[in-house]
Amino acid sequence: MSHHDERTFVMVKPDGVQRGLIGDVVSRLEDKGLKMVGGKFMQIDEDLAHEHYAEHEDKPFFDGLVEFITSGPVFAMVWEGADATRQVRQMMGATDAQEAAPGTIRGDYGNDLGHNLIHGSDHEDEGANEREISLFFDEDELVDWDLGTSQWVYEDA
Ligand code: IDP
Repeated sequence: MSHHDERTFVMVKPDGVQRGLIGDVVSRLEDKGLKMVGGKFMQIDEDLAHEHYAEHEDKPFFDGLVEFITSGPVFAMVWEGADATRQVRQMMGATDAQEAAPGTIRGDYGNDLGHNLIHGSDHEDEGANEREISLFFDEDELVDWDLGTSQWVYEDA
């Protein structure tokens, strides 16, 4: 079972919340067979925004990015499953929603680079998933539970 328990951090950004897309994003991840183990509707403050986007501190778009991500509520989540980090990134699509393929979340609902609806941990950045999870969630906020349909999602469940 252990290789089915990779965890990743996912967040519906303020534009996605305003657009009423929380339910749709959750639905898509559920449909994929992933398991939600944490979820929090919250407002990101300045400090958390700086920590979360620390790698972009020197970029010209950093101030705008912090302003955007703190501009309204987000829905932060932790999802679990085989290869979860990379699978979610594939479902999100390219960073620039204008380039994101149809069928992806950004490709289907977005039309802008900054307002791209969703964040997911970078699978190419080793440990980014666990780092981001612990930035947004305490361990006791994550729920250990069995998803009944897992035996139908995974051949070797
Ligand atoms: P990602 O969200 O696909 O991992 P990153 O390169 O980590 O993309 O960038 C973080 C976020 O910063 C993006 O999701 C987007 O909202 C914003 N962003 C990235 N590049 C630009 C830019 O050139 N202009 C404005 N916003 C940007």
